[in-house]
Amino acid sequence: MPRNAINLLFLTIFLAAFCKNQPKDAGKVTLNAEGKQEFSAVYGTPVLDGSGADDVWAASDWLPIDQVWFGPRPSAGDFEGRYKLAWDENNLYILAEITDDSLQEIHPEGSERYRDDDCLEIFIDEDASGGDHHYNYNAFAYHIALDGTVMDMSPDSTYRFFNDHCLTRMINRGHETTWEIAVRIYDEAAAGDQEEGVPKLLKSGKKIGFALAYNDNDGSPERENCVGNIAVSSNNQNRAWTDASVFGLLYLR
Ligand SMILES: [Ca+2]
Ligand SMILES: [Ca+2]
Ligand SMILES: [Ca+2]
Ligand SMILES: [Ca+2]
Repeated sequence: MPRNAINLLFLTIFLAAFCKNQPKDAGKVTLNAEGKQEFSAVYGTPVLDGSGADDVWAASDWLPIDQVWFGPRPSAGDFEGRYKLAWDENNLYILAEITDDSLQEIHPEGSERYRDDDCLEIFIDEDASGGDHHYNYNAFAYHIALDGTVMDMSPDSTYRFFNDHCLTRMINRGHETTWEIAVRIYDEAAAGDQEEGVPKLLKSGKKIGFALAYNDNDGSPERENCVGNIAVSSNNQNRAWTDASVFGLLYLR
């Protein structure tokens, strides 16, 4: 075999091995000076049909959901997730592609056990203030169930539906589900006024506290894992549901 052909063969083998070891979706997650993870969303409006076949999604990079917040690290067949972000004046858009080997939704709507069913959890802090959001609207932990219902805690420590804050359409193909979600961004005052509160009009350059996670249960009495999109450096990595300071920072481009 000519020497050039041998060199080409070795180069091909090396590149194949190198590319195989790269994460499937090496997302552009960067850290700012305070060590906070930063994301950006591209401008555009997808058709909310559960399919990622929109121009705006083609222009957006996949980001990983691979940080274990609760439970043991799941195998690839048990759970895998990735997502994209976009925005327009009315909504933040999330396209999430979730692999889950067993979909579970057994607890009744409105039950405090909502997080023990499979659900996508979207964390929003409109003014990126950080801080406690357990029993207030300083920030939200929207739990979106497989039927699209949305729940979080309210200031009187009961559970409240926020179905008008997040509209979800999804497509399920066996173990793979694509979630396409429009999230309205409410500030603290607007969220507290259930009759008159209106969501924010979004503008380029706005910063929002943001995180995303999937709670996976495959038939256990309680959820088995929670895997998020940001690294939480703490002994208790499962903190985002009460502490907005651990959220990442999302820029609307
Ligand atoms: Ca779509
Ligand atoms: Ca699973
Ligand atoms: Ca806030
Ligand atoms: Ca599951």
